[in-house]
Amino acid sequence: MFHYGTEDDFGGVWFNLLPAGQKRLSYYAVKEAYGADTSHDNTPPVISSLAVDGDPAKVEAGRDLTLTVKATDPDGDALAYQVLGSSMYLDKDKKLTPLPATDLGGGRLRVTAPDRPGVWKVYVKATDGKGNVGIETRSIRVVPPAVNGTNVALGKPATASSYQTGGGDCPCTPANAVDGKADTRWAADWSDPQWLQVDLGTATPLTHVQLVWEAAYAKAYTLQTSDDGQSWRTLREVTDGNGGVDDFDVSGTGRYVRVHGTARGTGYGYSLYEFGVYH
Ligand SMILES: [Ca+2]
Ligand SMILES: [Ca+2]
Repeated sequence: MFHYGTEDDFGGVWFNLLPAGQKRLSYYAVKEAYGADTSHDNTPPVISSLAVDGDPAKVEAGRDLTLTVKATDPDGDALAYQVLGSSMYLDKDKKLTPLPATDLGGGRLRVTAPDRPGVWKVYVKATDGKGNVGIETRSIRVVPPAVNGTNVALGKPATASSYQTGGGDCPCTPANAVDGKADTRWAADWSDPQWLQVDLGTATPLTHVQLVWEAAYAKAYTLQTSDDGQSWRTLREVTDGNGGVDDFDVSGTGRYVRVHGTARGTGYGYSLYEFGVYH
């Protein structure tokens, strides 16, 4: 009964008696229901509250996030915490990914927020070292980190080597990458290289670039500036891109700014929700 398996499956985790081999309270409830004596069992930690510091609807991608957990163990066992994230709401992926977490003591956990914007489900597991676990969860909305300065690319003319004209949420035009909207995107053909450029109208000193990738991200790309849209200077070279949000402080001046993708991170093309250029 209620035993959907021992995997960390989304949703089903609530009904698992043995998530990842650890015993939850439901395990003992079932054991008791079947007439077994549970009075001498060591039982699981109970999480009575889980709170997100700050606004859970504005968690900055890849930055520190602090959680406050109130948990007790009926046996007085010392508790250890693990934090996991699910991107189920973003991409229907049921896998739980561990999020780096530091136990600050007093039930406070410093966690590195997921790097990818959207709604995530965060799981906190409290284990007692006796094979038992208590689990609580909260949903958060991850957003691109705020950037100082002005986004000078916003609403400026954008062109690209290619874009997807139809299918799904497309047309995915170059302009979609500079419209300031988190849910519209530019998407290129599924080949290398591809580029997207913005005409700032006049030579502009630049201090920061923020790229918000869709699932189809660039593994390798170069950020470039130009005075004429013909000859390009390198602002930043990236060879280990992992998608999500890429933030760079830069130093350079140009009228044109370009992201030039040379290696895709997936079998799909290149797709940007937003290409923010700041000064
Ligand atoms: Ca215990
Ligand atoms: Ca957009």
